[in-house]
Amino acid sequence: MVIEKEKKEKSARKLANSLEATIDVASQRMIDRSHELGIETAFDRAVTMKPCNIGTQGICCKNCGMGPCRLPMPKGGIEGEDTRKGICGATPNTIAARNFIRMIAGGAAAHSDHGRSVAEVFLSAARKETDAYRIKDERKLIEVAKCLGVDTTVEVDGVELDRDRDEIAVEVGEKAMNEWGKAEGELLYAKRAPKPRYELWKKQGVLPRNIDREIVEIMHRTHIGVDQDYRNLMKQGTRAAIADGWGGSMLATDLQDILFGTPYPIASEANLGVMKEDQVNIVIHGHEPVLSEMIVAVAQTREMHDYAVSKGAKGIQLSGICCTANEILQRHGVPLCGTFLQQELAIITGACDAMVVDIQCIFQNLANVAKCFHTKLITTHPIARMEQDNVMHIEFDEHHALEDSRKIVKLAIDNFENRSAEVMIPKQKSPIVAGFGVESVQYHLGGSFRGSYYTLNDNIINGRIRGIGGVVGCNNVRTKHNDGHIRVVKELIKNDVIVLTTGCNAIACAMEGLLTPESARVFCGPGLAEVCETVGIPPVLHLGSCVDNSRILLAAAEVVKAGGLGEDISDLPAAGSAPEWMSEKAISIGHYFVASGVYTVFGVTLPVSGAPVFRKYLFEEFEKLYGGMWDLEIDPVEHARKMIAHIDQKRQALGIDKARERVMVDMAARRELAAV
Ligand code: XCC
Ligand code: SF4
Repeated sequence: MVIEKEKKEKSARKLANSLEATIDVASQRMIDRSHELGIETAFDRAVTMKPCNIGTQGICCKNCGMGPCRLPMPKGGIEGEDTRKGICGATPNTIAARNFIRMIAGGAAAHSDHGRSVAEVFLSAARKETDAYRIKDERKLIEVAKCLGVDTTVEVDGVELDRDRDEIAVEVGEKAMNEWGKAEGELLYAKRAPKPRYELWKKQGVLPRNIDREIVEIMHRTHIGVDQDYRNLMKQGTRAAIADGWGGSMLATDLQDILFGTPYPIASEANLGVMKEDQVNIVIHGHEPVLSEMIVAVAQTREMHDYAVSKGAKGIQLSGICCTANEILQRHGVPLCGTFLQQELAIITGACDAMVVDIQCIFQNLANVAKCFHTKLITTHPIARMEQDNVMHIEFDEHHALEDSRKIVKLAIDNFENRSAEVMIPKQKSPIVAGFGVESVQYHLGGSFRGSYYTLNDNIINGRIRGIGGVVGCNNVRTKHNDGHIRVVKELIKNDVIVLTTGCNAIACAMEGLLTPESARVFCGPGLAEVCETVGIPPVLHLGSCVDNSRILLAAAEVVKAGGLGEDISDLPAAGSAPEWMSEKAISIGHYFVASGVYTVFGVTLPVSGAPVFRKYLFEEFEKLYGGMWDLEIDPVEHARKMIAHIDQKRQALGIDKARERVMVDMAARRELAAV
């Protein structure tokens, strides 16, 4: 009976249609294979499990035991006074705003706690407590020291000398650690924003005091019976988001660069096709380069190579998923295996000998999928474990980092001979150039001798580049995998908007071939194509992982500094976007973009529709307060067009719209002119 019932359930279970689930052929193949093998993935669960209609609207409150209180919008909308209330009287605005800033708290906590652990490793490296890590980028150390108010020179007998590098490093580590919990003062990095922005934050009362405090205060304010004014709640949400973008995330990026090297443009490949049938495949997934850096170092040793050969493999193939992938790509050229939604699919190739995970964006279902194959699933972080008993936990500690990594790599090699199921690696992969940053954009588009963003600004002013789009964020299984990402980005570059990308959008663009200089000729408008071809860059610049969105903020600050495009980030012809967002981190990122003065459009959904007044506050009134505001647009082309319209509006305000009209003569128009 039980078996009968199970059988019935199985045959009744709806499965994802691979062609509707993703635009990526490699992923379609793997989804089909999962069905042949009877393995369930997130794509299938999305078909059977509908999202909660009330949660989607943002108006379900479970902040106390008298609830959950649910205040859905009445079918016919609301005419007249909105009388909906929770048991305590909380209005839809209060509930939606509380939920929204709790998402900011979750996202900011994830970025910033990651940043803190980087700072801890940094400090132990500076104090020479570990020999696995050392300072790699001294130039950046000095730059960061200055931002943190650490002396970089000393006076000896009236002569100013360079201060000892080790001493500087220790003080930088200590000062950085302090940013999470200092008792007084304000976030030191806030001053890295353009001066008018800093002054605006001060005036609005949203300068962060320290990183942790702003997150804790969100939890306090959203407890039952505390802050019950959506405007005041959002004020705290804003303060925490700034503490993330200009604090925890920016410190994570900076300290990672100092420890592991500032990225520079580097060639590699992307998509499941980077895995190799005759090699040991180790897939690293998560967000922390602290571990993956060591795995890269160990896997590249002669010793490990020989060991793999002794076990019948031709070598070791490392690849990455999610932002760990972006971290080791931008510094070592390790290929990208796939985006967030391809994590289960990498195992379904049957060729994944070990998947090593750290923190964030890791599906618990990986354990169930791994069980169907020989794959060893290894958790490594004390705060991120899984309950399933086929999961191994090898806790990684910076004090014996190399030993831990050796253990993990050996385990993968030993597992190579256990492959049983037929291996099926899709062929698809694309060449890419990644590893851009504030420094390399300056180098390529400014000229190193000028040391500024002069050429970039010049090209924006003369209209060859219409504006800048920051397109970032996750995949969301509620929409076609990578479709939104690619259509938004293609529409932008077609209209001469240069794209800065991070996270899973970067991986999606990589898979689609948009991260190559050659793609400029195919996909860009004439102005952007000309610039890309002249300086040899892709029209879509890969700036790194989720925390590296801070690089976009700093690039924007550099553009302001270079002059000619206004006084503040909100003056720039620029817009932000997350076409397929899903994580709380994306909400925090979106909000620090908005708070920094950027018009930011999200795709798929936004949990605010059940509270129209609050929604209007975010979408419209925020612009008056911060010069940046939220928007939601599900249609990718319309999404991009809204960004372009905003960019054009900013061009007009700057008085540079005329310049652009001159270069807007396209090929068809030129031919027409010639014909006359
Ligand atoms: Fe995660 Fe950073 Fe989102 Fe991708 S993009 S799904 S957060 S890996 Ni940052
Ligand atoms: Fe309901 Fe108020 Fe409790 Fe929320 S805090 S669950 S709205 S009673």
